[in-house]
Amino acid sequence: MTTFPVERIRADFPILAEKIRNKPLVYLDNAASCQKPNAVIDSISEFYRHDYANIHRGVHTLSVRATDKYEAARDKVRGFINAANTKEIIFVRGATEAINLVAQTFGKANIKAGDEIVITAMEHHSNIVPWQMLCEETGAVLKVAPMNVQGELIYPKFEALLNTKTKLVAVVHMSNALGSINPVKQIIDTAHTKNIPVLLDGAQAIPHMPVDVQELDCDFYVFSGHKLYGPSGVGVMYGKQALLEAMPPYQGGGDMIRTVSFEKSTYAGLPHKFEAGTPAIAEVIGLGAAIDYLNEIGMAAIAEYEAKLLAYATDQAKQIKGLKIIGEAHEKGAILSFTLDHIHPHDIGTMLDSLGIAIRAGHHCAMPVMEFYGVPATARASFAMYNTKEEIDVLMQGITSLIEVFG
Ligand code: C6P
Repeated sequence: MTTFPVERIRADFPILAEKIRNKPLVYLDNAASCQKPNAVIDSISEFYRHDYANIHRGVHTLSVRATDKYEAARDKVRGFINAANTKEIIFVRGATEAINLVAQTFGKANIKAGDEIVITAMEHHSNIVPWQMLCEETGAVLKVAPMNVQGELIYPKFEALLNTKTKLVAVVHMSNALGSINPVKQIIDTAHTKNIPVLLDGAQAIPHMPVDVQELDCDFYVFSGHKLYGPSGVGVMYGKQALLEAMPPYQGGGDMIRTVSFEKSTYAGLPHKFEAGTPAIAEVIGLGAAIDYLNEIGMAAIAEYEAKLLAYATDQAKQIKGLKIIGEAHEKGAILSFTLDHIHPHDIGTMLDSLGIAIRAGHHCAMPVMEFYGVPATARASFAMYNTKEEIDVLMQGITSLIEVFG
């Protein structure tokens, strides 16, 4: 872990110097949302101070500057996930909106009564409910590929679900409740042999590993800016150009049209066809700054560092009697979900907060996962590139002390 410049990175995140309840903040709720580096905070503040105006509309200098910055951020996102073309990068509010967009456009255009959509047992509600809504509207059927007790997709059972009725596979790249990383390349290759398009929910994967959408050959890839050290209120829906061209628009309004008359309107080309109304301009620019920042560090280096953090945390957690890790997939990202005998996860969360440690307790918007493990909730420590081994020690000491008091 010595070569990764974690102390330099920590110094870039002002909030990490905060004291919570008179203790140094130990922020381990990164899967819910990451903290922001100065580069992101400053880019937004600079934009509002010097360049702010609406985009794609004005001929005046500020509007041109704002448009240039907004579109430059689109190209940064394109490069970050190695999309072939900026037309394939659609800015939305977040992963949730991105999946709803695909369900309401691609879904309504291509999925009809009797067709099937395949998801997995470890999906976040965002990759369940939009498909259920679509199924209710169209009469299509949602199929769920099961997982084993480690939290791994049972691949033969997934494969067995694919047939001529399957019109879409929608799979989480990395589970938020378990940390499991799905074999997405294999999933995509298998689905493509049957001409089935694949959507990847990359909300959790994107901050932890390099993602190359051309290499994966996924048809859609979605994520949120706020989990990628960027602002909230902005996210990305990547789609292959040919699919996006064929899809109807999502929302109607300004910026997504070519011509409007009371008789008929025609639509703008990609990517604007899917970006109706004034978007989250400053947030998109902030996301671009987050990507610049991450590119300097390197996603491969981040993945390597976080793998060591997770291995250390897992090792330490296993030494605590009464602690049960939920989710032990062989391929796993930096998430440690756990329960403690006789202590409710919400109490774990509250008591750790009194020590300055932020974790998440609850069902993590993955109620079917909780049901599978027979628990109402878990406590979840989720790590980011700015976390340290010392912070994991503080977490483990905190857990041990609360077991001594309440266990
Ligand atoms: N998971 C968590 O604490 P939004 O809310 O649109 O930014 O992201 C939704 C989403 C979609 N897919 C996965 C795998 C996710 O983890 C999330 C968000 C947060 O785990 C909030 S529930």
